[in-house]
Amino acid sequence: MLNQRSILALVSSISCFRALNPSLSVAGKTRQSCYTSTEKNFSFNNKYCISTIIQTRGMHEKARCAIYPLKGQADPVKRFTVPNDKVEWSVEWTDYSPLEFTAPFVLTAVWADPPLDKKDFSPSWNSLDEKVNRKSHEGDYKIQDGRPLNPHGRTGLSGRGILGRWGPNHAADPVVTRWQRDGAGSQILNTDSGLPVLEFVCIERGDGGGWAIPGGMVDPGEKVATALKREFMEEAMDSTQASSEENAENSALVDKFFSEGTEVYKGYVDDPRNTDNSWMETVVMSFHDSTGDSVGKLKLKAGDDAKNLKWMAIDDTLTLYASHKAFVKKVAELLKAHW
Ligand code: RP5
Repeated sequence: MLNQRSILALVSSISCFRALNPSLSVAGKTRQSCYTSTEKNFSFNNKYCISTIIQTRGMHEKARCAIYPLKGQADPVKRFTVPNDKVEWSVEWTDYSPLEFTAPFVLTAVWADPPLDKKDFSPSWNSLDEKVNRKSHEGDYKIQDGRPLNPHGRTGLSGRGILGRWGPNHAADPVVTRWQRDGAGSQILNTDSGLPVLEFVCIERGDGGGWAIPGGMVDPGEKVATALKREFMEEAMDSTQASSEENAENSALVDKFFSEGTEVYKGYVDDPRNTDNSWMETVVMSFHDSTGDSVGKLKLKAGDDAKNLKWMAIDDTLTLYASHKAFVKKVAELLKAHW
């Protein structure tokens, strides 16, 4: 019979494993990761089952998409194909030669790092570098040839792509939910699971990335709680276009509603913009209105980077940006809702 230690040794030897359970400790380090489309219920305390599910679970997939997501580029930026068994840096791969690509607009953007060879630019990796948070939620990342290495392995592209920071690019994602109700105000139960159905505030990204949680980047020196509120107000309440009176009223409502939240995830995001040297990380918070009274007062309207908004019913059929489906699933589990 395999015990937990031997299963971990075996799984790490096939090189493709990323732990999904936040409480699972690998080599003395707690690591969190993102679910993939192959996810299934699996417990390390119950049956051990080595299968392709384990081999592919948690491994970044969208971060290896064939064509890099960049609009208005005549020639598509193509990633070097990275098969599952070559994702881990620990697997030697002498033929690996990814394209080096950083979008020209990133090189001059005020919100971005300069090139690594720029005089006077000497970032402090794995630490708070003045106001820029270069720490990963997942522990220390490696530096190779002066560059941070993606902690989830090869992506088929080096440089920063369209991300601003070398290493982790920090975001915050608010999952705002209410129960789906019928005309009489009663909760709707799913006929298969018998569990109540949740709805969450979902936006359609303006960059063509599809439907998503209305999250965004944490600015240098900004608190995650502030970024959660700011991004929600910008993308789901159109605060950049609203009057100052409207914003003051909305801000008070959001403050009240966001005063009680639960963290459901903190770590790497399987984002299609990730590269070998630049990647997204996030903190996901659940904000739930159990009565339907408080979110009803929020005046929702897509704004800023969002081009559309709706209350989206939550279940396993969702298709969302990056790892957002896994994040929403965590909220459904937390609230014992239908999935
Ligand atoms: C994702 O990108 C995060 O989960 C977050 O939702 C988002 C932040 O990037 P922008 O929406 O600001 O582009 O990885």
